Amino acid sequence: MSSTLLKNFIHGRYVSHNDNTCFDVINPATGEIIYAVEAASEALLEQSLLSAQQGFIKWSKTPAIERARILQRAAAILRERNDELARVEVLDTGKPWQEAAVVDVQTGADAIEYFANLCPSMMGEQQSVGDDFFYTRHEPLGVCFGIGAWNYPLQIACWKAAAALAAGNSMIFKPSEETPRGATLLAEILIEAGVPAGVFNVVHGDGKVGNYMVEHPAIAKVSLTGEVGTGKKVMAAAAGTLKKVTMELGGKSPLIVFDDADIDEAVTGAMIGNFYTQGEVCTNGTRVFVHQDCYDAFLERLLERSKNNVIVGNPLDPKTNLGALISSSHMHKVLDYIQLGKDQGATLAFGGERIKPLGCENGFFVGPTIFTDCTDDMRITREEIFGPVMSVLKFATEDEVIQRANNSDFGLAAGVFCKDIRRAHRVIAQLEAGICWINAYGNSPVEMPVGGYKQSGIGRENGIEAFRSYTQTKSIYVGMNKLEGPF
Ligand code: TXE
Repeated sequence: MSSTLLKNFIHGRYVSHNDNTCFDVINPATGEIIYAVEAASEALLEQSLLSAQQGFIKWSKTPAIERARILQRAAAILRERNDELARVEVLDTGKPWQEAAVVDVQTGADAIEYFANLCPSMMGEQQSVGDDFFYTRHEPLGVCFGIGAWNYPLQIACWKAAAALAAGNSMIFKPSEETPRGATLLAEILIEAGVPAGVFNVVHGDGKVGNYMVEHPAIAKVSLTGEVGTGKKVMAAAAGTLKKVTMELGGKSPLIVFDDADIDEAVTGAMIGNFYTQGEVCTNGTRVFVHQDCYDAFLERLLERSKNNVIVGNPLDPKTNLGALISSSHMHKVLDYIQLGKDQGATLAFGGERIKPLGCENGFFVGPTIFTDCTDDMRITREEIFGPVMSVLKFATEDEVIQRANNSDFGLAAGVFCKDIRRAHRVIAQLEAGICWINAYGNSPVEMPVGGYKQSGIGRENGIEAFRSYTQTKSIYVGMNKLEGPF
C-alpha cells in the first residue's frame, strides 16, 4: 500500500479537502503502487484560482530584477537537490537514472535560470509621431494554466513555470496523473526561493480536472504538453473564453541518412532518436529514411549496436540505458503496434518483445525494436507509438525523401545526417518540422525555441519567443497638442 499521500499545493502549502478522491501512482519498473494522490475537487480548484489571482497581483508588481533574483535562487536549489529530484523522476517515470541524473533536473534549472536572466530585458518601445508619441508596455497575461505530460514531468513543469513567472504571471500547473510528484516538489522549491504564495500552485487529477481549468474564465492562457488528440480537446475547450494556447504535441518525425553520412554518427542519432527515454520522447525520429547506397552498412551497424549496447534493466541501476514504459496499458499499446507492424508486412529485424529484467519482472519493459521493409502507408510509420520502436525505410533521391518525410499530419521534428553542408541545409529548409537537427539529434538547449508545425503544436517553448508569448502588448498614444475635432 502507498506510504504517503501527495496533496495539492496551493498558496504555499499542501492542502486537503473533505471529498478525498484519490488515485495511485505506480512505479513502472516494478508495477507497485508507490504513493497515492488527492485529486483536486472543484472547490479546491476554485481555491487555487483565488490564490493564483492574489499571487498574480503581488508578483506582477514585483520589480523584474527582484523576480530574477528569486528565480535564480530556485534554479540553484534545483541543482543542489539534483540527485533527490532525479530519483523522484526515475521512480515516477521508469526512465534510466543515467538520463534523469544529468538531463531532467538540469534542463529544468537551466530554463528557470535563462528566463530569470530575461526578466529585466522586457522593455517597451517609444516612437514619436510629429509632436505626439506613443509607447508600448509588455504586460503579463494574468493566471496561466500549465498541463504536463508524463515523460519529463519536472522538466516540463520548469519549462512552463520559468517563462510564465519570469514574465510576471502566476501559474496553476497540473502534472500528468501518472507522474505528479516532480512538479509538486518544484512548487515547494519556488516557495523556498521566495516566490510569493499563489504564484505557482499545483493541482492533481486527470483530464477532467484539466478541462475544468481550461474552460475557466479566470485562466488567461493554457500551455499543454501532450498528445495531439488532447491538444484538439484543449483548444476546443479554450475557445469558449478565447484564451491563448501553447501546444507542445506529438509527432512521427523523419530522420534522414544520406549516402555520404558518417554511418556511426547516423546510427547514434537513430538510436538516440528511438531508444532514449525508452522511446517516450515527442521529438523522436521514428521514421529513419536511409539512402539505398548506405542502407546495408547502416543496418549492419544498427543491429550490432542494438544487440550489444542497449541495457534494459532496473532504471535505478546506473548501467541501465533503457528503462520501463510508463504504464501497463502503454506497454500493451506499444506491443500492439509491434504486432500490427508484423501483420502489415514489415520485417521485425530486432527485438519486439516484452522484457522482464531480474528484480523488475513485473515492470513494463519492451526491448529496443527495429522494423525494416517498412512502407509509408503502414500504421507503424504513420502513427506515434511512443515506445522504443524504430521504422527503417529506404530511399533513392533527395526529392523523393523530402516528399515522403513531409507526407504526415505531424510536423514536430526532423534530422538530417550528411557531410554535404549545402545539401543538409537545402533539405532541412524543405522539411515541414519545427525542431530540426543536422548531424545531431535530441539536443534542446533552453535558448532554442521548440515547437511543432502542422498538428504537432502551436507556439513555442523556450527561447525569447516563449518569454514574449507570456506577455501582451499595450500601445499608449500621447497627444501633446490641444485636441481638436470635427464635432
Ligand atoms: O499525453 P496526454 P501524455 C506528447 C507525446 C505523447 C504525449 C504523451 O508526443 O503524444 O505527450 O504524454 C491532460 N483537458 N509530448 O500521455 O494523455 C492529462 O491529464 C485538459 C509532446 O501525458 O495527452 C495530462 O496531464 N487536460 C511534447 C496531459 O493532458 C487534459 C513532449 C497530457 O496527457 C485533457 C513530451 C483534457 N481534455 C510529450 N485530457 C512536445 N511536443 O514537446 C488529458 N489532459
